[in-house]
Amino acid sequence: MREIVIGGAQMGPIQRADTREQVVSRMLALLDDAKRAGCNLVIFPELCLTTFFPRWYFEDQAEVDSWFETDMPNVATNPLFDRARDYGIAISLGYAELTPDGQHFNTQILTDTEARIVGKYRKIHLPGHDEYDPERSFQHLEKRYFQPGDLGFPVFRNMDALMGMLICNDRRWPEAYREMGLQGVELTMLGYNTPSGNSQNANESAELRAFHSDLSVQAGAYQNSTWVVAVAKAGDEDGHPLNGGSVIVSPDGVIMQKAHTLGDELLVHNCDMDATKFGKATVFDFKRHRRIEHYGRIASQTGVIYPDGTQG
Ligand code: ING
Repeated sequence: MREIVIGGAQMGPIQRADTREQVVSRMLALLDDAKRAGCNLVIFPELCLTTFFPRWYFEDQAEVDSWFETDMPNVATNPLFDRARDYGIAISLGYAELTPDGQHFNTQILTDTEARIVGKYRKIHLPGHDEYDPERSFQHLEKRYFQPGDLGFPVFRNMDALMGMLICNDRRWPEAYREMGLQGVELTMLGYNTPSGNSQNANESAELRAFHSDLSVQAGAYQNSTWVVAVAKAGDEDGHPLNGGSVIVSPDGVIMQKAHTLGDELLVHNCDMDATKFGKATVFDFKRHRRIEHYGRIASQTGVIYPDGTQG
């Protein structure tokens, strides 16, 4: 048994006016809850230090950059890393990363139980658009503010387990999980900020969007025999509702824990990494069953090409 007691630290809304210090104090409270619950690892959401700023249109790059972190840890987050180290709890958190050479990424990091950063992932699937779109009921400007990630889908050995990270929209793309499944991933951690409504289709319900989130995460877990922890930033941010529904999903694709609120809420589950072994050795024994000679389109073709050769 390789048990890791995992905490999924869902966070409620962060208002545009909230400071990083105010947010970190909420994260410290969740970390305290996790300590009391006996957690070894705590996972925080995507962009967990600020409001979901890609909903706002900015032209001034300095204003855009104010939502980014140039260092991690940093003055605002040092208290979190210090307390995690004191508690012997590993953490994973998402933030907007501004690199020394001026690149902008939607990033998630992972530490060991001594608060040393042992892994970094930069969001590859950026949804939304890059110019102001008056047709939309709200903006989703991730393609404007972030570059696609440049680190691929790495898997890291940490706490005697193989761990990988995704961010939000990545969870909808089976290729992302499979890239890590082909590295033996046993725990996939991801955060998300998912608007409750569709800016292009008022008829799409929050319930359907929540179903799509669970469907994507459960499929990714089952089809790669990996634990998946998906943690929301939820609730109403300056009048813009975000879905909650954070989950901890087993390697069989079963939801073991699910958040019930739209606020700061800690999910806890004792996850045995050895529970991933049976699926990897039978139904999803990739080496025995996959036929890559027939999968050429998946890695060589971006969009649709119809049988008559015309492009979609
Ligand atoms: N948010 C959303 C997500 O993928 C989205 C955007 C929602 C795209 C629903 C498609 C459908 O959950 C982020 N931040 O990626």
